[in-house]
Amino acid sequence: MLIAVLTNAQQLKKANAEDIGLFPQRNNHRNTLDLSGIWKFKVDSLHVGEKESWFNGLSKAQSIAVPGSYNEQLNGIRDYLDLVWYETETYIPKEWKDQNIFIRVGSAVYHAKVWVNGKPVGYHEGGHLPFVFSVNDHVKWNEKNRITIQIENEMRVDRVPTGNSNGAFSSFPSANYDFFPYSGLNRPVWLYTTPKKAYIKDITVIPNYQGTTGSLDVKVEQVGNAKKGTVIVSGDGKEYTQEITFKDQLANAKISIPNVKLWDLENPFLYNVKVVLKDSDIIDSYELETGIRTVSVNNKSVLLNGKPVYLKGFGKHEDFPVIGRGQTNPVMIKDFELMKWTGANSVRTSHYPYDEEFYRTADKIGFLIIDEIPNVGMFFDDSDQNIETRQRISSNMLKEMYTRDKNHPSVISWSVANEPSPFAKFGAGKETDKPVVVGKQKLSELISIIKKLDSTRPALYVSVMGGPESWLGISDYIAMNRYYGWYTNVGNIKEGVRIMKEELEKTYAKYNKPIIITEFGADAQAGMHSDQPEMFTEEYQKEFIKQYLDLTDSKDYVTGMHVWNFADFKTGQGIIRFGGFNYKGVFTRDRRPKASAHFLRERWNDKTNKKNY
Ligand code: BDP
Repeated sequence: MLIAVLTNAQQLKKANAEDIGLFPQRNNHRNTLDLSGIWKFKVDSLHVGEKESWFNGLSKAQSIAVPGSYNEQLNGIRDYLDLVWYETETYIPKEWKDQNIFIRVGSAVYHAKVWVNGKPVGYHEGGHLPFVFSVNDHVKWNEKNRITIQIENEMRVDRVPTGNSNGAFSSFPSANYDFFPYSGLNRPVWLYTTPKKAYIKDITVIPNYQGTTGSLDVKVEQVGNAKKGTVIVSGDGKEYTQEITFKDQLANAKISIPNVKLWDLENPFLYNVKVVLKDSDIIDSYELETGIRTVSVNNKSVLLNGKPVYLKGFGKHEDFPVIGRGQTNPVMIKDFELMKWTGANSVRTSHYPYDEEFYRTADKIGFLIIDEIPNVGMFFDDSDQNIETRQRISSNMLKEMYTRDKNHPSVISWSVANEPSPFAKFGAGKETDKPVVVGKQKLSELISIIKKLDSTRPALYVSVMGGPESWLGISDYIAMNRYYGWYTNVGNIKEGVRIMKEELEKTYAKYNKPIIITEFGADAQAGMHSDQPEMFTEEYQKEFIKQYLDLTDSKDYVTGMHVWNFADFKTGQGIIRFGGFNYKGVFTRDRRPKASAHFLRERWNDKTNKKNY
C-alpha cells in the first residue's frame, strides 16, 4: 500500500511557470471549458485521502461553489486550513479528440495536487497564481471525466507568505500577515485545447515609441515545428502585418506603427495583437490586447510616456463576505467604479497577484497597477534553510507573476515583497547584523530576478515602518508603509506627521529617488463619530489621511499616495482586530463610503491642486 502511495506522489509533475503565459482562448483553433459551478468537497483532517484513493471518487462529499474560498461557505470550517479535496465531473466534447488538452487552475491556496480520472497529473505550490498541466494522456471519451484537486493551506514558517512564525502578528489563524488565509479554489478552473501539430505557447509584447511612431516587439514561442507565422496588429482602423520565421521554436516581429495612439490614463488605447502559426495552412492563432506606453523613473517621479504621473489610490484586498477571496466579477467592477469615483488612478495588488480579469479591466479603463507577489511578512532571523526555501518560492512566484501579467499596459511596476523585516518581531537592527545583511541580499536578488525578466518596468519592495534604512535604496523608487499617528504616536496625528516629514526629507536627501507612500491610514468604525478627531472614528481617519496628504503635497519627490485600505477586510482574530476585521477601509466591507472616501473624492478631483497632474 505504502509503495503504491509513493509511486502515485512521484508521478505528480511539478507545475512550470513557463506554461501559464497565455490565458485560455476560444477561436477556430482552440477551445475552452470553464468548470465553474458546484463541485464536491470533503475535509481530510486525518490525512487518509491519498491512502484511501479519494482521487477515485469522493464519497459522502458536501457541495461547494467554485470559484470561492471554502472557509465561509460551509459550517464549522472557517479556520480549518488543512487538507481538503475538490471533485467535479465533465464530458469532454468529442471535437477535442485531435487537440492537446490542458487543465488550468486560476488559484489554489496554498498547495495543490491534481488527478484526472484517478491518474496523478501534477502539483503546485503557492496561492494566487495559475498553473497548467497537460491531461492528454488521462482523458476519456464518451464518458464522464473526474477531476480531483487536493488542497492544503497549513500555516508554515517555510512558506510564502509565512505562517506560524511566532512573529509580529499574534493572530488566529497563526499567519504572519494581516489578512485572512482564505483557502480553496479561489479562481475558475478551465480545460482548454491547443492544436496538436504545433501551437503558440507564449507571446511577449514589448511596447515602445519614438516621436509619433510606436513599436511593438513581439516574441513568439511555439511548441512544435511550424516554420512560419504572421503577426497582425490592428486597432486604429489599420492593420500592420509582419511575417515571421521560427528558429528553435522562437520568432520575433517588430511592428512599427505610424501616428501611434499611446495608452494613457485619459485614453487607454488598446491595440489587438494577433499571432498566426502556419505551414501550408493556418495551424494556430492567438489574440491579445495591449497598449503602447513607457514607464520610467527620474529622481522625482514615476513617468508614464515620459510625463510625471502622481499615483493616487489604494492598497486593497480581494475580499468579500462569504466568497472570501473567490473571484467575483461584479465586486471587481464595482471596486474599479468606486476607486474612479474617489479620483484614484492606481492600485497595488496587496499582497498577492489578483484575478486576471482585474488586469484586463484596468487595461481597458486606464488604471495603473503595482503588481505584488505574496511575499508578505518575510523575515531573515530564522534558519538558513527556511530563508532559502522562502527565497526559492518567492523567485518562482516572480516568474509566474511576470509570465502571467507581462503584456498588461496597466502594470507599471513589480513589487517583490511587502514589509520584509530582518527580524520576525520587526525592528531595524544594526547594519552589520546578519539578518540585516542577508535580508538586503535576498531582496536585491529578487529585484534583480524580475529586472532580468523585464527591463521595461521599475521594481521595488515595500518597506515597513521602523525597518532598516539601508535597504530602502534597492528599489527603483522607494515605497513606504507608514503609520505614525496610528501604531506609534497613538492619537496624535500632528506628531505622527512631523515624524513622517523628517523621515521623508532624510530619505530623499540620502537616496535622491522618488517616494511613494504605499500605505498610510487609520481604522474607522463606520458610524462612529467624535467632535474632535479620536481614534477609530470617521473623523480621525479622515484627519489622518488629510494631514498626510497636506504634508506630501508639498514634496515634489513624493510620486504617489496609496491609502490603506480601499475597503474594510477580514483578517485573523487578535486583540487589535475587533471582530476579526481590519477597519482601515475608506469604504466598508460592503462598499459604502465612510467620511474619508468623500474627502478623497473632493481632494483627488480638485483641479486646482497641483498634485493632481
Ligand atoms: C501593514 C501591512 C498591511 C496591514 C496594515 C495594517 O502591510 O497588510 O493590514 O499594515 O496594520 O503592516 O493595517
